[in-house]
Amino acid sequence: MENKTRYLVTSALPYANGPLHIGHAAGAYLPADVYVRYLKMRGEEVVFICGTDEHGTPISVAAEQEGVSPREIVDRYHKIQEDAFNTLQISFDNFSGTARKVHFELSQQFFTSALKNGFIHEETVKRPYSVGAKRFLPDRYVRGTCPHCKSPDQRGDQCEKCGKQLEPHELLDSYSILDKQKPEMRDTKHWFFELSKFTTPLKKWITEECNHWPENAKHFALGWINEGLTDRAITRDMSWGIPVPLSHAEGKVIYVWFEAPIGYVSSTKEWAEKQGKPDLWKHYWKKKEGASTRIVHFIGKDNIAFHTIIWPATLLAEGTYNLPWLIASNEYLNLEGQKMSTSRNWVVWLHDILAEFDVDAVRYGLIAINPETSDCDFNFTEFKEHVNKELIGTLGNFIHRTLTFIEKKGGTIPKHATLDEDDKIILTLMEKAPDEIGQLIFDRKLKAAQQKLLAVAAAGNVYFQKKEPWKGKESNALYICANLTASLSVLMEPFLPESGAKVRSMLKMKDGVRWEDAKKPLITGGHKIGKIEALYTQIEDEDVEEFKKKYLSGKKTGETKVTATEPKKEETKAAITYEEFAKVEMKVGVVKTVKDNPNADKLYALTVDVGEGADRTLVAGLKGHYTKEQLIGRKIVVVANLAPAKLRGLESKGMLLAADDGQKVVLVSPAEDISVGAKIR
Ligand code: B3M
Ligand code: ZN
Repeated sequence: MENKTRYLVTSALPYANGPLHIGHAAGAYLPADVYVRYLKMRGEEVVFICGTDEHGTPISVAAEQEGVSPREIVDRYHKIQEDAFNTLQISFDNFSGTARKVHFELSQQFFTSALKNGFIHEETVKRPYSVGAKRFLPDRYVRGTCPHCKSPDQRGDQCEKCGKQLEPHELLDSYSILDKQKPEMRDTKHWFFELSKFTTPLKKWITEECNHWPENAKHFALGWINEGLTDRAITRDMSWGIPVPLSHAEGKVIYVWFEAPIGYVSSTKEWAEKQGKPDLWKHYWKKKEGASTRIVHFIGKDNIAFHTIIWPATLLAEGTYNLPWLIASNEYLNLEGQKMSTSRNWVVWLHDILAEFDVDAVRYGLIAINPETSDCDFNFTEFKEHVNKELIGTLGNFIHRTLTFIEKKGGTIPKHATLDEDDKIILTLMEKAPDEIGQLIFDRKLKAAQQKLLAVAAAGNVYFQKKEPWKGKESNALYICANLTASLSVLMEPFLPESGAKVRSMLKMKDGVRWEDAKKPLITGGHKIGKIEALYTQIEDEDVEEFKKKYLSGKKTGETKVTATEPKKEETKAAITYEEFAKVEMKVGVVKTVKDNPNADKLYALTVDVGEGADRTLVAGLKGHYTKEQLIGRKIVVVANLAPAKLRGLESKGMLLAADDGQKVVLVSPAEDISVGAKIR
């Protein structure tokens, strides 16, 4: 028993500073839920853990913008998020919050242990201080240009363009979000986590034990390690947060990203308490008691750095914990071809879509476009098609026609006669489908897994049509179709829990079915079925139009206050002299080759001839805007004397110019042909 593999599955703890949207659902919650439901049906021992992330500047900035306390923000959104997860039928075993006592105590213990074990030191450093507000400005209180990729107006915790983790003092041209003034650099004491000490163990662990991780997680982690891990401040000058457990650390709290992942453990502790077995959490987390546990973290790609490097290092520094087994990182979901934006109200809130459409339609539509290996797009026309043609037209149709036909014939499943070839083909399909679908779910290929489920229903439709049970010879056909329906109701469960349960209830099947049960006929001749009801509602064009009008008009819905940061205004830059401008050397170049940057899916690595004899490598965020073929041979404008910079592990020697209106990116090229190396003046 002790050696049986257990699973501790987590979904990223959402910041309790706003409602959840479909991008959140598709990234870290639905995929985890499908995975967990499947494992549980297979009889595995699984605990599914989540909770709200209730500290850090995302919370305090939202509170300040609304003029309310952080506690009020956290309580409000904890409830809104929990309700949305319940409606979407995300089957968490525990949904906690990081402002609870159990989490304070555990986080402080982690800090103390890491300090005692020699992985934390104290240092006086210069940090941005607002003279006007008389306070230090951590993380998101400061904005400015990213020191790595030079993207303007980035937040002081992470660059949205290149994904690098930042600290506010590293930003160039920084300003305070409180009064738009440039902060002063003042001395303050902080505690540093000695991440550099984990370079070798992390590299060894990732290269030797994490080959089953998704590409984006592995590449990002190794890319960062190869660039060099440096010690990082894990305390902040703030009042909202977990106090640093040292007598001479007044006014300092633990950095949110140090304590938030510990929330996975404290939520498990809370769960164990609720079970009346307070030590049970150790069987999942502790090296000694939980050696056979696989810890699986489902996250969006913006959280990769913290889960692949900082969190494992934290666990190693504490010393008594298991490392994660899998970082299941997803990509982003766009909305109708554009990035979702809460400030522009270009976003589909979960509570809105769930108020208008069936929960299983929403689950089906989101799994059908699950952003597994690249960014995906949610589009209402496609959503309607997925639901109407596949969910209703194929799966719903097979189940409905089978059940209504049986009902018409008196509601009893007939006994079958000798089975023919067609019958046996369906039985073989039933026999194989659970393993095939199961393996796809286990490998987190959810789109393919759901497609396979559909393919089984489609085969049922073909069989039903061929057998023409309405012509009288129905006994085998109805027996086979009823059993295929029963199997489908089991296989539907991870994806479509509500309608799967409805089908089982219509079929009057017993509770507690297991995944394996779907392999063999579950219903015998003579069994009587229950009352038939509709499973899904067709989506009409008008429903989509109405939804868009009501929720996507660019106006706020009024139902829920959205506390995202205000849309950033394009700031006019200060005037420069001609001498300053003349320092920039720009030349015409021609693109010779284009390759993907393995560490970043938006970036291409280009070799460009700028007339210097040797080609240069430029890294540019053109993917999604140009194909490789469109770029090769193209004349472009290159800033030739820009200091080389590393972008996601690749050195870029210079920069190409492009126009960007927030939606499109278009290359700047000479209007007529001109020789390579020509100067731009
Ligand atoms: N709250 C980031 C986010 O919501 C953060 C995840 C924490 S997981 C430990 O995107
Ligand atoms: Zn950047």
